[in-house]
Amino acid sequence: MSIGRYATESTPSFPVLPRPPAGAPNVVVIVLDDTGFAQLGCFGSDIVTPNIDRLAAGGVRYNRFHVTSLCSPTRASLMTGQNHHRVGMGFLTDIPLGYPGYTGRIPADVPTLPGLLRDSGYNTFAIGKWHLAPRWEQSASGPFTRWPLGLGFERYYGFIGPDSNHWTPHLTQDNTFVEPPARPEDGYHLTEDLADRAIRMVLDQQQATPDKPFFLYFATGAMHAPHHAPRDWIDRYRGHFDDGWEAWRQATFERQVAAGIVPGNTTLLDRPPWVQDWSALSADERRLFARMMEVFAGFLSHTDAQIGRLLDFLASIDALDNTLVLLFSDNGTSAEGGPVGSLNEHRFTHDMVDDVADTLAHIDDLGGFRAYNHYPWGWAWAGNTPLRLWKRYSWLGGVRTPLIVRAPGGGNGEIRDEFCHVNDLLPTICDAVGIERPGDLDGTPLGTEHRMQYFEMLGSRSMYVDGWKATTDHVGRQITVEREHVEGSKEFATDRWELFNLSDDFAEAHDLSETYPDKVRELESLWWSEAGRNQVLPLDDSFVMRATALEPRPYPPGYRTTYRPGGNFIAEDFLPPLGLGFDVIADIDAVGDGVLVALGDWNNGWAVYVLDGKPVVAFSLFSKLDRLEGPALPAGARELRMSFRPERGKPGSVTIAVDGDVVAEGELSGHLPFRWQIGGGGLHVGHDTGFPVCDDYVTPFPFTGTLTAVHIEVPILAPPPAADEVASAIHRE
Ligand SMILES: [Ca+2]
Ligand SMILES: [Ca+2]
Repeated sequence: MSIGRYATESTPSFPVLPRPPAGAPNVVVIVLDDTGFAQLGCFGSDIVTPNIDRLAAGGVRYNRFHVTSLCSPTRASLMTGQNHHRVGMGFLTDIPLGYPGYTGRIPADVPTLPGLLRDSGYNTFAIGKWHLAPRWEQSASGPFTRWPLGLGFERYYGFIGPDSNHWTPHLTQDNTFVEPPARPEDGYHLTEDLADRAIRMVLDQQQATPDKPFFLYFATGAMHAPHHAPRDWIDRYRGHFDDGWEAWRQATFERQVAAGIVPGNTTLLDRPPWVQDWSALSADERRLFARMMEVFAGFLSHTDAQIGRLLDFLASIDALDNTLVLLFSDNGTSAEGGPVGSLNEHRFTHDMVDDVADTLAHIDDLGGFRAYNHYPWGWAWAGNTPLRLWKRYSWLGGVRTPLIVRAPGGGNGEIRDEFCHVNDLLPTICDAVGIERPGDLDGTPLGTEHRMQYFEMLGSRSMYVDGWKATTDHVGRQITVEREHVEGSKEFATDRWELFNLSDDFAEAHDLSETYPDKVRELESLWWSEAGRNQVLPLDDSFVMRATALEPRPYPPGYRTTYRPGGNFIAEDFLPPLGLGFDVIADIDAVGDGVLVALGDWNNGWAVYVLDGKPVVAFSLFSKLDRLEGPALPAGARELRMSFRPERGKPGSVTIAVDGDVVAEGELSGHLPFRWQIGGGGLHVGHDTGFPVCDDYVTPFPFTGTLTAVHIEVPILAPPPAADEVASAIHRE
């Protein structure tokens, strides 16, 4: 370049933009949530997944692919090619702890898959579930460095948290919370929306730059709870699972062997005692549990159809044959419905077990708007056929999931049996694209030998080396019903390592620890060494202990917080603590009807509103409604106060006061949750969104009077009275 006085005397120069190697393929990574080894058609299931099966038929299936046994950790390993504890994701990002392996933050200096591809000249798009931004970084205040755009994606559309109501998601576009484009009663479903957005992003990008490759990360909320699907998808499976989980598992196993997904010498273990004998269940239980599986199957087929739309679109623009497509599940099946399944997954997260009669009364709601449902753990056991246990464990049922790889140009549907791990995918993609791999990875590209891998989740541990796998029988202390029923060691001090030769024992069926005690000691010792090297320590198998190490909230709330209408929702974690009592005070200038303040919905939520001129407080606690109504507000009312106070031995009382006078009093029938919405709800001021807290109103039900502000006061945070106030109070006495 040279610059003279005039352009005629100057020579321009242009920036050199990064450009991937010639012929570099597009990359599409599809991550399903909580989908077991045996649930896809191409892995032996009879659940109908024609589109995923088609991908497999034109690609390669891996039957010894491994992940971590939980959501955030697997995703962190995918994004970095490193072991999850090494990148701070030993556990869920929602529970960041004060130990390096558990910060819930991928360190800023670790190269990420989207960052590497973007810097190599790719467009990078993320769609769907994120779950990699730690608890105190999930609000409108950011920081956004661990949101998708912060980790290397150029565009994002999805939900930041761990799961989502598929009918009324709390969505994020890039770094902004947005409302869904349609309402559930008008046919909205999240997975359909995600496919629409993915297609649109790729279409727009390819039309602008047909020669520029893209990376699409497509992470569905499916098949995580809540299991939500349009009714016609569910009803296709009516009666399909009436023979129960043992029969389904046996038939699936036979299909797996016939298809070569599982070696013919695999031992199918007997039903463990903690999974109920289907034939011993009551007729009502069988009817309910079969329906719950019909819902799940319909949800999976519906998900498959959306993936099919995405793949068909890629084929329609002639992109599929120059695209590397990977599809896998982030962990094995989920037992988070407990032994009898759940109408409302929020109960599980609060260590509650559902009542079958109560759920049966709502059987027609399963899969629909009024449920946040999950199947019983018998179906989780069967969904991992022929493997043991499920999500949260380092047994193969937690850590071995389906992987399908369709390389550019396609494949012939073969099944590969090499041991591989999610940390292998980043180097595999780097090689396929033709860019340099970052140093210091834990994974090795598919097709090269992955000799050694440790596993750890909530104290459940395993060590794999050269075909041997040693696994502890540890059962953690997170979920009471599981701890009571699942056999195994309940203390680290008594953990026993079992030993398996996976080369001829596909399903960890034959414990060889007594035959080869030296091998057990070798693998156990290696596990501790790997644990030290990978920041796995300290071990912790409880949620309660984790609470003591939980990173403190950076901006703790005060006694009184003020919220005003006109903004987006306030993320739940950023509200004052409500469980030990709180007041909501609404300042109104003119009386009208509508929502003053609302959080959550009929699955779990509360709202203060005015209906036909009367003040109402509604608490929907784990789907059970408590409602308190006062007399019509006088025209000049200026302050409406709702007070909740827990009481010894009882859930608590609620009062409504107007301009200082109590006008209604009542009792709650249940305790408040410590988290209102797993999917990350928020407080709305002056209106509500999504589903309502109860049927008194239809959202948004905006307040038609004049609401100037809402205050939340938390008595336990009240400042101590100033000394002179105390003195004057004494003088008045
Ligand atoms: Ca998961
Ligand atoms: Ca709502």
